[in-house]
Amino acid sequence: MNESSTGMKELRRRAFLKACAAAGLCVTARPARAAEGAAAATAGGRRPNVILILADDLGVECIGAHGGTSYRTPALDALAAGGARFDYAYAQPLCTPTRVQLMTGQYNVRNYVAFGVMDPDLTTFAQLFKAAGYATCIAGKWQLGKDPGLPKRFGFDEACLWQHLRRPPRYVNPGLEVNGEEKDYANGEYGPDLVNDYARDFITRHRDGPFLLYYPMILTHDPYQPTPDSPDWDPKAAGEGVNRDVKHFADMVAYMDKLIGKLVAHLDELGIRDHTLILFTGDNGTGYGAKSERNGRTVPGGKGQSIDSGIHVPLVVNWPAACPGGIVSDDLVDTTDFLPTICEAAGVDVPAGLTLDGRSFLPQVRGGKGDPRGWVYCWFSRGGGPKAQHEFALDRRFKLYANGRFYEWSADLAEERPLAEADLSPDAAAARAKLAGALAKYAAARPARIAEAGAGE
Ligand SMILES: [Ca+2]
Repeated sequence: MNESSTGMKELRRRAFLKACAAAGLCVTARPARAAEGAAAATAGGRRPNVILILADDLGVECIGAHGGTSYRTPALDALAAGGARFDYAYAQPLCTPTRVQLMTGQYNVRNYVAFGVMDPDLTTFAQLFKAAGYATCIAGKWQLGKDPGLPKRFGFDEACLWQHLRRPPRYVNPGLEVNGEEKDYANGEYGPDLVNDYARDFITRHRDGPFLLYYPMILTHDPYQPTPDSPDWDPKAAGEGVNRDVKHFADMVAYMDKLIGKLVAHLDELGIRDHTLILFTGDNGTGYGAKSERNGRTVPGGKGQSIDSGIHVPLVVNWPAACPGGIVSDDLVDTTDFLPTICEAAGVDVPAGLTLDGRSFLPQVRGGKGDPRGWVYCWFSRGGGPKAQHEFALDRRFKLYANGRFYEWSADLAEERPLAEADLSPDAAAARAKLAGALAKYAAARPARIAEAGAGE
């Protein structure tokens, strides 16, 4: 990122001016209407707690419930069995692009500035929940800008973060920022445990609800290092360069699942599980070097790429009070859909003037048909700028890039056999026309000020 660019300075200047506004920021949610919506959302008229879990670098192939056979994920498998799983969920190819998309409900074409940055003027789901009376917390990875006030600005009352003000080690003997205070650990602590401890403490303190916990987990991103459950765990290890081996990835997936299990058990102990909506997904495909089996196929970690293994992520949803369980959906979902989904579940009002690209998948979670999207769109550029590195639209079978490349991706996962426009079957031709329409919808959607603020690298 080029922080000295004129565009970025302008963003910061306006951010500073707007920071003087009330905590509700640009949100115009009306609590009275929110409460009515909540009454409609749950049978008991109780506003649900919401826990949104985002794993780091974890593709769909890693989860047992999704057909993965390489790792142990019993906690997530149980959540899926008692709730819903969506087999066609998509993220962006990298961290920050997905996080911005997830938090704002808008495609990157509209608002993505640069890697490690989020435009301080954006409206997030946390702001909406806070304005509707929810207690809000983020626990986990940040990577959205180094200004100390940003977590609060983006709507979080509390923040236990890795990679906010600095970039210390994340796993053994880590460094965190807890509500803005730098904390460094040297007694064999494990970063993911500390974040999970904080998250469970937040839940305990807000057991009477309602609360929103956004839990962007540190796991399972490289460096692939031993977990406390690994045979070669070394509590005296220091730094991200030691004991690195992709063989540890399996333990890291298992530990991630174990931490989710601890969270669920805690909700059970507090007696609030029925009224807590849990959503679990990944921010991009599995990291480099890991090889995983799913449905009899080997999937190399594809993070950063636009092919399926770079963007196809798990999606497990569980809400005992409202979801009948055992739901398996083939509907397309992408990360813009989470904001409208959790707002609908909680009866949180979305301001009429707020543009959203997503649509709620809550009806499917509740066992209904819903209004599934016909395509997933992606505008991706790591460094922002005016032009995408990858721009495409896909459905469950076909994928059209803005540069005209067209694939039957479901039969060509590595995208090695582009389809010639002159030879298309009627199905393929119809899909191509549909996907071209999706691309056209966003052809002029990138604002100049956002394009100019990023480095475009
Ligand atoms: Ca990631």
